[in-house]
Amino acid sequence: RIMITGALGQIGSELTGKLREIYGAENVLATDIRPSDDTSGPFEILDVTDAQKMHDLAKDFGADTMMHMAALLSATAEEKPLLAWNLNMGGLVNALEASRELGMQFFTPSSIGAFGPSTPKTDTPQDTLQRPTTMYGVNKVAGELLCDYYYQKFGVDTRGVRFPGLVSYVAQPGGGTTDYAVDIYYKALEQGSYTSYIDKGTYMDMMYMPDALQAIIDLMEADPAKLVHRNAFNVTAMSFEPEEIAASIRRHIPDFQMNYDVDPARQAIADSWPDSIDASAAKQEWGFKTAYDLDAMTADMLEKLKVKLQNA
Ligand code: VAH
Repeated sequence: RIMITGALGQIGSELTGKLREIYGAENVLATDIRPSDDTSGPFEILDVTDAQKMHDLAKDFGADTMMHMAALLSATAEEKPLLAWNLNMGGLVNALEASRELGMQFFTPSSIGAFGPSTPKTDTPQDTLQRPTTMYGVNKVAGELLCDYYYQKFGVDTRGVRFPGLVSYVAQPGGGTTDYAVDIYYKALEQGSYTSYIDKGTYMDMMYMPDALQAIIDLMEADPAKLVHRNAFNVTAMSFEPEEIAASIRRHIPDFQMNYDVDPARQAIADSWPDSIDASAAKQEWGFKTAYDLDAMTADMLEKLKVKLQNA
């Protein structure tokens, strides 16, 4: 039985549905800080900084797996660094403690944001220098180390991946740096143009949400004896810069217009991250693979968003 925090977030909202499909709706307890109108399975309000309530909800539900997805993303964390530290680290340690006390398997995502300007930018290795210059990055590196500690010290079966920017059509992400790659599809359909806050030539790793969800499930079901690493596996599907996603959109909307109004804060965050990371450890240790490249993602995003925007 699985408990998810941040179930209304960009990943959580789709992970909940996918897990309910696979394991049965009644076996997946979704929680988030705000109410949900999703009646497809059990839901509870939870502020992840409330350790007692998190423990009690997991115990009462009989959860054997904790998927901790609640966090503030990079741009928001840079605007409110202390709130980000308290929520991202407080929530994480509470989820790890509940997992230790109740014997739950544990997943939480790290990010390419765990790397910094001194990290090798191309084919960033699985094990390398991590000196991030954002609060989000500090949270992610500390989180990776804390998850390794709970495995080494307490035997908690912690697992995690470093996600690249995730693109999805279900829940709009809140406060990320890579989210221009989501917004662009909405604006391409709504107004035939997009003004990017990330400058042309800025490469970042990206992945389509269906591949991200499959990666979580494949890692959680992997044979632990084969895992050399535990938390923070580099995973990626593609790396592109704004002009390349614009070109991909023009294959469907020929006169799509791309403009730029660079946001210095989010550009600085993007510039501190790798251009492309190496996912060979994930491929070797648990068979990580992806189904969507940029053009396949663009085709699916535009098709699904057309329906969503028509019904809006
Ligand atoms: C963000 N989408 O932009 C998240 C993610 C790699 C990026 O961490 O903050």
